[in-house]
Amino acid sequence: MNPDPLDFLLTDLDRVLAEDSKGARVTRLLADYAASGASDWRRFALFEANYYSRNLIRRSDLYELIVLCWGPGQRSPIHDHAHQRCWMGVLDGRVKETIYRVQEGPQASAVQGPAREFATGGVAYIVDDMGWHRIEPTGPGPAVTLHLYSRPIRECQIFDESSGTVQTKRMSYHSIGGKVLSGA
Ligand code: 2CO
Ligand code: FE2
Repeated sequence: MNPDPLDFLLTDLDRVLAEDSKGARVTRLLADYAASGASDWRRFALFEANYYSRNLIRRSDLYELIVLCWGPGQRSPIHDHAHQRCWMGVLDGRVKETIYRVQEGPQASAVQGPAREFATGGVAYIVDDMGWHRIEPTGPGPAVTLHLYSRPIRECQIFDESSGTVQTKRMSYHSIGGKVLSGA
């Protein structure tokens, strides 16, 4: 049996990230995969009822590759990326990324910056120096996105709008390798 497109992507990512190359090569790999019409990501695209879901494809010391599923209205909090590089390729639907400047400390604040929409095949990139962000689906239906973090992120900071405070959030997975975790 021929390898699936996702297997090729993983092989390329293993190589490119081990070379610690410039991010442009990673962006191109994700863009090529997202725009290819490949469908082998679908077995990882497992939605949750009340919150966007995080579904792990692969985690190594260097990176983690995750499929995120966004039902209508399931937007992320405003958050950072724990000093790691974050790529997001759109596999299905449309999402909006809004950048925020967050001031931490006892008087925390979040000032809204520019927003961009990404359609299927589009790739976004962010590191903490560029700001924090919020992702939300904007199409009539759900969206599915492919995220690469290098290195993996165990927790991030979120800006809680109701309390106006910054909090640490432990990152969890809804599924690993296409299998929903018990209790998830
Ligand atoms: N960083 C968020 C997460 O991993 C998703 S928003 O795009 O980076 O849950
Ligand atoms: Fe993010």
